[in-house]
Order: sequence, then structure tokens, then C-alpha cells
Amino acid sequence: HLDMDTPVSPSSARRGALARCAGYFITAHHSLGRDFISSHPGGDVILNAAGGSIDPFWKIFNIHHKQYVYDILEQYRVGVIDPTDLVNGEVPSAVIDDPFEKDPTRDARMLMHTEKPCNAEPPGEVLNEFLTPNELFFVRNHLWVPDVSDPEEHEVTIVTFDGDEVTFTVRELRQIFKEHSVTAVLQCSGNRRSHMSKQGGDTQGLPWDVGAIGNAKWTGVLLRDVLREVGLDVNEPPEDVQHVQFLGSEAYGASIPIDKAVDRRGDVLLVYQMNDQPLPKDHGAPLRVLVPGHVAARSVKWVKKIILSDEESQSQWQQRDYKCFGPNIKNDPDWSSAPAIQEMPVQSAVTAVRSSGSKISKGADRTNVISTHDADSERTILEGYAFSGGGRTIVRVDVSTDGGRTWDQAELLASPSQGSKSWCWQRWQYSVPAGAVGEGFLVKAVDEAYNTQPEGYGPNWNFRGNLTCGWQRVPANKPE
Ligand code: MTE
Ligand code: MO
Repeated sequence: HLDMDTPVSPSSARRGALARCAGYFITAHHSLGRDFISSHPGGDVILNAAGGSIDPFWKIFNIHHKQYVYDILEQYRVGVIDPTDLVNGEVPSAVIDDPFEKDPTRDARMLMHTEKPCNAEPPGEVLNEFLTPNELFFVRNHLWVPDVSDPEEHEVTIVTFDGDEVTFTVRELRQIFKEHSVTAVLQCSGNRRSHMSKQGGDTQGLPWDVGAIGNAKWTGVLLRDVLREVGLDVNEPPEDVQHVQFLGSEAYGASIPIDKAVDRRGDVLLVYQMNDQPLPKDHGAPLRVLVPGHVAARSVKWVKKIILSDEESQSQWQQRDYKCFGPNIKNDPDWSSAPAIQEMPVQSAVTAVRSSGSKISKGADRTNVISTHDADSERTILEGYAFSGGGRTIVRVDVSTDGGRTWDQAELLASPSQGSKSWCWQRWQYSVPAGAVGEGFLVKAVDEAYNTQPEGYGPNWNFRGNLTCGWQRVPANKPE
């Protein structure tokens, strides 16, 4: 029931209408509506709401509650819903199926930040293993987990620069292309955000500890091989092709520069196996992108479309959220003024503080700090990870046991990895000299380009809490 303030044929308005509470009313059959769907950043996911109220969806896709979205929608407004049709100021929502209904069950040991969508990190002791077990690998979902009935028949469509589409099933990918494995870290740009929030000031985003990172063996086919098969000159891509966009089945999207996608030492994969097991649902089954050395946000899960383009993905996850600004910018930046995060900076963290005699205790603190140095013969052992983006090798891990006055080097442990560059993390260990435990521990890593981590959190503070990599400070007897 529309209280029209713009002339529109009521019948066209009724067919396939999309309504927003107390306001806009969009019809997919209207010619403007069709243009809208093709330019909608989430693509045709919007059709889930066709014929009903958009409100339940906007509770999930809450990105829409922004003035610029209302501004865009204004041109599509065909009327205002009669206030007498509203219940408590809202359009009575059609009951929608819970989109999270098909989400998998998660391991009870995971620390849940949010359940719907699932955002969870493993307990600290898990991060002491070189390979992170699948069921304990951090999960970062923006939306629901898409339901795929037959993984082998799942299709991915490559859209060439000329607009041609070539579709492969997962089964065909496995048949046509050579299998390739790499050992690589995935790290969320929000890893260690809680440290920045505590020591540099509040930030927006999930309060990850040191576990929004994991290291796994990934198996699939090289994106470079697939792009060559659909006709791209992978040794010299045409000037127009600047980016490769990935679209996930639920609506998530992101892109990487073409150079990374075709780099013969770039190891960008379409992955169907994780640690020699079928790729788990939460990690993108049946097919995900793996972009080693880049922020995990580019490794699109449940990938269904790959587009060669002269522009980046227009998704909010490419154009907005995953960017950093100066510490003076508190909110509402000019998002277009900063580049999307791609390669990661240098990172390190302490994942265990234990006594030389002890195994890591299971019920320990999340960062696994076990106070131990009471027996004279026992040494305190620190363990952790270090990692740098772009495949840059970690060449050194420095540890201080006196708050930064003196430093020593940690032992870099063997890293049995596969891949063209250093995509995996560097495990390290440090045996604290007897009596040296005073003001707690500090750790920082250095990569092969001599990039290193900033000392504090303040000067690097950014309001979204992205790329937190200040020196981790661990008190001798309790976690940060
Ligand atoms: N891909 C899809 N389709 N949907 C998502 O929500 N999240 C991204 C990326 N790929 C995401 C996605 C982000 S921000 C991260 S950190 C990684 O997936 C997390 O991967 P994981 O859940 O396998 O650890
Ligand atoms: Mo992320």
C-alpha cells in the first residue's frame, strides 16, 4: 500500500518489489531497477529480498544504514509506504529463513567473538604448532556459509576482459590443471586489534587477540594456469587488465592486482584442500582463493566468479573497511584516498611462556602464560610466530626481557614449507637466561627487506584497528 509521491504504474511497482521500512520501494521490473541490480555491489544477492521487505536483510547487511546508501536509493524511490501499514514504525517483515541455518558446527575450543556471522579464534596453545589444524583455524565470516550440495559440481565462472564467460566445475579444475600445494599464512587485517584498542585507544571492529592468523598447507590449481587457459597472455597481460576480482557465493567480494595473479612465483591458488583434507565449509568449501602474502581479506571463500577488469572490486571490503588512515582520523574518512590493504607488514607475537620442563598446559590462559621460574634449574621459554607479507623471509626475531633496555635474538625454528616464497610463518623460541625475568617480555621481528615493527600503538593507531603490529609486551606472569 503506497502513498505515492512519484508517479509510477502501480502494477509495475507491485511486481518483484523491494521495500525498505517506511521509505523506499524499488521494483526489479522497473528499468531503473534492472540497472540497480547490475550495479549493486553485492550483485544479485539483493534478489533474496524480492517481493518482500528488505529490513531483515539489512539487519545482516548493516553496511546499508549509511547516508550515502540512502542518497543512492533516493533516485529509485517510487513512493512512501502508508504509515498506517507500519507496525512499530517498520514494515511488518515477512519471516525469512535464518541464512545461518546451514552454518557448520564449530569446535568447542574456539573462542567465539560473534556467532552469526561466525568470527572465532583458537586458544593460544594451538598457535604453537607449525600447521594450524583445520578445525582450530580462525574463522572470519562476514555473512553466512553458503550451502553446496555437490562440491565437485560447484562451478566457477571466469569473465574475460572481453566479457566472455568460461565456466569450470571443481571436478574439471582438478582434471585439467596441474595440482599445486603451498604452505601459507592467512592473517586477518584485524589480528591483534585488541592490543591496539587497549594501548592506543578504542577502535572499531572485532577484538581479536593473537589468533586471527593460521598457517596451513593449501592444495589446488594455480590461478595463473586457469587464466592462461581462458586466453589471457599471462606473461604480458594487456594494459587494460589491471585487477582480478573474486566474488563469493554469499556476496563477499575482493580483488588483487593482475601482477600478483599472473606472477609465476606468486602462488595464487584456487584451493580445494586444506592440510590434505577436503577444504572445510567455514574455510570456503568447495573452492576458495588463496593469495599468499596478502591480507586474508583477498582470499575469497566460496568463490563463484573471477573477473578480469580495469578496476578493483567495488565491494565494501575492497573500497572501504580494509584500509588504514592516520591517527588523527577518528571516523568517516575519505575512503577513496587510501589504497586497499594488499601485502601485509611485519608481524610477530608470543604464543607461549612456559617452563623448560613443562609441556604447554591445555587449560592455560589464552596466550598461554604459565608462571614457572620458581625452580632454579628451570628456564622460562618463550615461543611465538613471526610473519611478513609479500613472501618476505623473517631474518631475525629480537626479544627483550627487561622492557627494551637490552635485546637478544630468538632461535628461528625449522619451517618445513612448500611454495615459491616465504608464505608461511616463522616459528621462534627463546630461552630466557636465569634471573633475567624482570619487567616482562618484548618481541619484534625483522624481514629480509629490513622492515620491522613499530614500537608502540599510538602513532600507528587507526580507527578501524587494522594492521596492528606494535611490539607485543607480555608481562612476566600474565598475558597482555
Ligand atoms: N570470503 C568470503 N566469501 N566471505 C568472507 O566473509 N572473509 C575474508 C576472507 N574471505 C570472507 C572471505 C576475510 S576478512 C578473512 S580474514 C578470511 O577470509 C578468513 O579466512 P578463514 O575464515 O578461512 O580463516
Ligand atoms: Mo579479515
